[in-house]
Amino acid sequence: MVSTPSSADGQRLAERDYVQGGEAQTAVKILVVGHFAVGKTTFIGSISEIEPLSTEETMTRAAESVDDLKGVKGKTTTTVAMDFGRLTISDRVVLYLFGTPGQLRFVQLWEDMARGALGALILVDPERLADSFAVIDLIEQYGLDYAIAVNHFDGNPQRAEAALREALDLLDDTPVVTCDARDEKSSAAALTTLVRFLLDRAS
Ligand SMILES: Nc1nc2c(ncn2[C@@H]2O[C@H](COP(=O)(O)OP(=O)(O)OP(=O)(O)O)[C@@H](O)[C@H]2O)c(=O)[nH]1
Ligand SMILES: [Mg+2]
Repeated sequence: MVSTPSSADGQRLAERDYVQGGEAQTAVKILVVGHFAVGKTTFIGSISEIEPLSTEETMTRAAESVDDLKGVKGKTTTTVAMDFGRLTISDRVVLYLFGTPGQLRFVQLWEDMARGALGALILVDPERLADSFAVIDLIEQYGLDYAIAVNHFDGNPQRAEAALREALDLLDDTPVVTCDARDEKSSAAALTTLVRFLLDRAS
């Protein structure tokens, strides 16, 4: 299911090199994706070292019949274009985080956003696993390597990783990590897992 490792990945990394303050840095574009209301905007907001760009719009009653708010508490806005944030993870590597809108009616934006990305972090709500199938399919179609970050919402039971892997039909080497999108350290750990995986595949 996961795309075949591309021999061009190392070169793609090198092509992102740029110089800042006399130090060579590598800029890496990462997609943060997931179904509606899984926590993408929260994730980028918790971790970005710059004021994140977000494109939130208030949800109106007109959207009630379209956006599935079942199991989603206290959500009043939704992303209509993208989230954007930046995270420096070492002297050499800066991540540029692009969060997609969650609703599939905006999916044409995803393809453009996927262009030039090295990989994707797919946020998953274990209580709404079926909503992640289409997301995973799309990321695979774009040929992006990915890791799964299980966003644990308060009060929900923890799911065994093996059951989750089976339900999502993941390959054995696809990383799965649990996170709390509101927590900076936890979000950073999820991204680090993805970046390690991408670097392993590129080497
Ligand atoms: N308890 C808990 N709530 C969370 C967590 N992550 C996000 N939320 C809440 O869940 C709701 C949805 O979060 P968003 O970050 O807007 O989700 P999104 O995926 O960006 O949503 P769309 O862009 O509309 O698809 C918000 O009310 C968040 O405060 C989490 O880890 N735990
Ligand atoms: Mg959002």
